[in-house]
Amino acid sequence: MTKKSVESMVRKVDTVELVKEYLENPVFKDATLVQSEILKSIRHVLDEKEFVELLPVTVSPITDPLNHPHFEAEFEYYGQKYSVTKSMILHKQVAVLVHKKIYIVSPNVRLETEDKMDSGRHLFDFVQIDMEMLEASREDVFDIMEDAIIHTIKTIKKKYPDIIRKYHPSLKTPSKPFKRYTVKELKEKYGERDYEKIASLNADEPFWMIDIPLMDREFYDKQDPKRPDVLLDFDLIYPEGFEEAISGGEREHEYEQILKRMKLKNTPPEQFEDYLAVAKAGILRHSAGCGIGIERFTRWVLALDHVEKTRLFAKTPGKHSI
Ligand code: ASN
Repeated sequence: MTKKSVESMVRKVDTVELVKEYLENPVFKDATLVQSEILKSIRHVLDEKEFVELLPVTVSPITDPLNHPHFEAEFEYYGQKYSVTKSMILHKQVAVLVHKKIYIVSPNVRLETEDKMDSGRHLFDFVQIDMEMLEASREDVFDIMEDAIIHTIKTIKKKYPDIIRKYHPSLKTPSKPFKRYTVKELKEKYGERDYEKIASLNADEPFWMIDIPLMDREFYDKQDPKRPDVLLDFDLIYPEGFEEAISGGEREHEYEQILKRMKLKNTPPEQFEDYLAVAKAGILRHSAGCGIGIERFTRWVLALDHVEKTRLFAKTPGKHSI
């Protein structure tokens, strides 16, 4: 892309107008209040289940390769090449060997392309609560995250009934267990292309989308040994058209298998030398986990059109910001 074409696509922002909007438009105060409760409630559930909260990694020579087009955010420092964290997935696989159950309130920078500007779901700097459990299955992750979501919705409805009445009066407290649908089932019902969106629009409670096809995800989500064309991974999909809430899975931990998966996805192994060295040494173990996007959770709870309304200083793809 040339510099000029990039400039013509950018949406400029007037800083003073933006700050005035924060002060004058009640959505920012309401959404950040609710968001603060979301953070507290999820932490509460994970803490009760004896998870250990770790500090986030914000820069590292190793990060998530991601499975979609984006710009890189890299720099060199004393001879080492660093990237800003796109997700802590590969660090979680090591951290979970120190404590069996961990979570991180993790800021992620993903320099998305400007076509994501009006998706309503994308920021190029967002926060996910990223959790991981040693020797666990995806069912174990479902159980914990369902508790976290149900507890959070109940708490917000109880604490902020006026805000919920104003923004999302039809918000239902989901019941456990959430439904599960395979990608194959959804495609059969809603077609090959927009199955996720249509299924979300048709749902009135969040549901798990499981068995994502092998080539649709990065190398670290575990291939099902019994059905090699699918992964032991999942997304949680919000109802009412709000789409992806969580992504996660069981993980690959064996060196040869990781290398095979990297090759399948054209992920250059040289960029993951240190990670592969740890895998080759046989240190990694089976784990499962996921990440829940905090701005997206807030957006759904308040039925907002865009995640940029859920926080101050939001970074929207293709837009200038403060
Ligand atoms: N947090 C996700 C996971 O645990 C990874 C990601 O954000 N790409 O699978």
